[in-house]
Amino acid sequence: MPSDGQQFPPVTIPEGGCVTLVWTGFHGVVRLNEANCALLGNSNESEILVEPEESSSFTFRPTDSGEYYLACPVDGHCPQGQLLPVIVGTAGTGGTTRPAGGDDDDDDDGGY
Ligand SMILES: [Cu+2]
Repeated sequence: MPSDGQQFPPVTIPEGGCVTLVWTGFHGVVRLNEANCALLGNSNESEILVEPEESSSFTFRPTDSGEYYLACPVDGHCPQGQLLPVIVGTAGTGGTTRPAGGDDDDDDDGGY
């Protein structure tokens, strides 16, 4: 868990994967359109995924590849580093192949 003022390193997951955030203390999760804490509270540029609550967790399952930014909406937390870039990769070019019966959940833990 990074200390105050340190941003989380980006988490990379494959398409169809997910990332699970686990926290203690009072935090929430907001998706931002950019890695910019100033977008918190801007309903055009952000979407609340989890209202702040005590000691909880959230599994983020993006449906498309791309870059996502998850931040904590509690006052002052995002500028202190509670901003997690999630990069959803496209596995090379030309479509992904999944082994039959494969378990494609790739859980990465990002702790607040
Ligand atoms: Cu927080």
